[in-house]
Amino acid sequence: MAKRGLFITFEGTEGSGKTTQAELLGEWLAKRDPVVVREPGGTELGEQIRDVLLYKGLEIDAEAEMYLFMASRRQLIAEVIAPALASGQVVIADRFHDSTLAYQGGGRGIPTTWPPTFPRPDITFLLEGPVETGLSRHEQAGKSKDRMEQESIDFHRKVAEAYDKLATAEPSRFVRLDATGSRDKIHLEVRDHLKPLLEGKD
Ligand code: Z5A
Repeated sequence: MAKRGLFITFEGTEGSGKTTQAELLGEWLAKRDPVVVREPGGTELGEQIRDVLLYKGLEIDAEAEMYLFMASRRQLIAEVIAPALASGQVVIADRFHDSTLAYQGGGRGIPTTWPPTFPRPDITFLLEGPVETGLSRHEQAGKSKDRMEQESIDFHRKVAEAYDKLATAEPSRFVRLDATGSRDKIHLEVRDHLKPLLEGKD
């Protein structure tokens, strides 16, 4: 049977620095040819679902929203993540199912579970910090607000609380990182946590 690769995910509220850290990690691991994916998206179907989900002009029922995120994820697992892990590759995901548990579960109050066919990450880096910091970074970067980002500060706080509960419930998988630290400091912490996991993968 093919050796299983390593599945690494980044989670956190908006502007917490997930994309920055996923990219820095991808560069650090470049020799291993890692697969770097983002959610929602990463496949043709997923990118189309992403456009639907982030489009401001649509009223989407909260549970329908959850299934759209999960449909995008299932396609990404089938096309990209599962084959890469089965062939022993490192997969780095900028958001995964914990985002649904935090946003649709915690933020919107929809009952959520982890589907048995979705792989569990080996390690999940949770970037934590005041939600205001992330939102203001986003504004400073001059990005326009999509449908999700237009939500109230209370919504983003509920999401942060849900992430906190998820990390408390599964301390062996989650690594909490201070998102207010510098990009380089956070990246070095990520490396330190991964070194023992990567040793067995040479
Ligand atoms: N969503 C959901 O509801 N359910 C789901 O299942 C999934 C997602 C998967 C779109 O996601 C929305 O979908 C998102 C959650 C929801 N909505 N919200 N709100 P997205 O991934 O496209 O959007 P995002 O997660 O909010 O990404 P983002 O705004 O791009 O944030 P980020 O990836 O965490 O941060 P970043 O792009 O790396 O950094 C943001 C800025 O801060 C940028 O200018 C950086 O240069 C800067 N930055 C990064 N790190 C630092 C540090 N350490 N110090 C200072 N400045 C920094």
